[in-house]
Amino acid sequence: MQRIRIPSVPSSEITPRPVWEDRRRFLRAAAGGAAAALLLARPGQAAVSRPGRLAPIADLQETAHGKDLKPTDYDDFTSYNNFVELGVSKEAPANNAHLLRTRPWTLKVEGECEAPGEIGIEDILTQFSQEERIYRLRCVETWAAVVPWVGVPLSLVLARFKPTSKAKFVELESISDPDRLPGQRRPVLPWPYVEGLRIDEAMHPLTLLATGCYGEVLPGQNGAPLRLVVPWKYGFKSAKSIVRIRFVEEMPETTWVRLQPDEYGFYANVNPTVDHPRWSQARERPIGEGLFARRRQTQMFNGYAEQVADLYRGMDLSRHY
Ligand SMILES: Nc1nc2c(c(=O)[nH]1)N[C@H]1C(S)=C(S)[C@@H](COP(=O)(O)O)O[C@H]1N2
Ligand SMILES: [Mo]
Repeated sequence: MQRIRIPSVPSSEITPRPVWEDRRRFLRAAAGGAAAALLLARPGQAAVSRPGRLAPIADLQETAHGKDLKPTDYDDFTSYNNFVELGVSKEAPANNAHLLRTRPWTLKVEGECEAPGEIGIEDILTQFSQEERIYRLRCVETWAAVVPWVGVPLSLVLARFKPTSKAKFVELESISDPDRLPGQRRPVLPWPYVEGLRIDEAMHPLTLLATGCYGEVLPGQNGAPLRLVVPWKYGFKSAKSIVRIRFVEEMPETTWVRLQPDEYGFYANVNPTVDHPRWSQARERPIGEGLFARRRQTQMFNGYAEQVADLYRGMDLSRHY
């Protein structure tokens, strides 16, 4: 297979090729204004604090997770996003976030479980308050961020629906709303966005169903009102604006695997030793430090090896990437 490295073209290194090509056509049509904006240096990082933009989430308890990590600046995290339903550029999700209707919102849970049903977002926000915590977790693509997430371990929500022994995987489905969401009116991706996890990954305590970040409800561009966070995997595994979770026996066909199986694997574990066909994954660029900031060495499982390496014992991770 031909391997082409494009080490310093930002939109290609962080964006799947079909999206990036679509975006290039779009940029050419738009006379390239957005590309220049992307190249401007970003402001430095600030200490975590509630930005006061959105509704606060009450009664938060901060866990010990990542106390030593410096959170990414809120403005950087909320203005540089991948959320193709809201548009293909990194700026489009923030600009179009107002189009996302997040109430009423129910999460349907079905498939291989004894108690299929649904749960409303208000119930998730209130009924799990004991478990709701702030997790300061790293997330990484070839750019990296540290985000103080507010969320419930996915396992606590899933347990209510009583998965059976046939539930080997979960399939997560994102919003479908082509009337309102501009990206869903173009066949850039097969809609709806689908992601999946093996059941033990889904039940791992670090896998979160996030309802907020920085002490507030999630901004639309970051996946309001409910998104997945899997800190040891690449960003695309973290499905945004989730409406359905299905327990299944067979490995689900996820959006990126369906689109480009040669480039995207089901597992998508952060692994500096496995290159993406079009770029190295050995280093990462901290978001908010500018496109030309010095890259850091990416850590195996994004630094969570101690917590998650056991899930993959005996697997050949260069094959199951
Ligand atoms: N529904 C949906 N979820 C999605 C995406 C998307 O396009 N649609 N993009 C994924 C990708 S590629 C990344 S890198 C992360 C980005 O999350 P962030 O913008 O909060 O950093 O969301 C993931 N979840
Ligand atoms: Mo991504």
